[in-house]
Amino acid sequence: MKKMISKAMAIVVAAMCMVAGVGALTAGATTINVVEGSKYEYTAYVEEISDTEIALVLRTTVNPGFTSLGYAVEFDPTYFKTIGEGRNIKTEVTPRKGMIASLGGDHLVSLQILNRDDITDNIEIRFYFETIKTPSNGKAEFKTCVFSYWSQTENLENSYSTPDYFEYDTVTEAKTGVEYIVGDVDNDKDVDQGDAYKTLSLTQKLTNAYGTVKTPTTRVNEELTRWLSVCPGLPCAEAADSDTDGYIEENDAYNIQLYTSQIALGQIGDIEDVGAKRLVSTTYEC
Ligand SMILES: [Ca+2]
Ligand SMILES: [Ca+2]
Repeated sequence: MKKMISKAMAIVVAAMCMVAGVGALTAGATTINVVEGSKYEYTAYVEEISDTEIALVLRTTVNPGFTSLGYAVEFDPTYFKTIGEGRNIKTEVTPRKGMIASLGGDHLVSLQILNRDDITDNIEIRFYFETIKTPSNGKAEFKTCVFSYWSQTENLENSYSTPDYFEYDTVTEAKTGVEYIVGDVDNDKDVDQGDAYKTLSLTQKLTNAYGTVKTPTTRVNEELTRWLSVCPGLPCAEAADSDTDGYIEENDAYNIQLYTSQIALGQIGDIEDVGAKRLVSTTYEC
């Protein structure tokens, strides 16, 4: 297995986390449950923001309550460069707050949350990276760990986790075209009030599932089958992203509502006029 870190850096991380070994190689989103003496769990996965930008997301899945939580992430500087980090707590979205202090070098970044009382919300931390080049074998490795964990509920002080590898498959699957109309979430070739309601319902379900008010279309597409049960007929996430900002959120539903209202009032008669936005038939490569 390819080692992504130098020996010197490995020593820094081991000292940081007070452990001797590393976790097993994992692929795709993985649940990590290795904080000493704690029930705390998180999952790690990559969101592709653009062709040259990704976010490594560390999302809490089980949170007994913590006053302090510190994540550290190692990355391979051959392939990635840090851009910044951000976190979402419940519906609060604060992406790209800026760089955080490096713990031990140019390819180790960290974030620590401190609070007077236990935080029990499931949180999402995003570490943003610019892709410098794609690994020749199509796989990139990150390593994550909780380097500090304090919990009043669990009566833990400065507990920690074993570093765990996270493997990101950079090879995308063969592309196929999906034709859709922006706003036509049920794919009946018409954009109407029903689509607005369905988009609003989908947005609420996405928020409940992922804990974000704005859910990236890339993420919804990754689990499209799951969301078809909530929004039957959905050809792809982009159909619900009526303001085409790359996220599904309430504004998309209001956008469709506005369009259908304007049609009803005779203010517009063209599917391509929705305020400043356009509802267009598009072929999506997924
Ligand atoms: Ca429709
Ligand atoms: Ca949107």
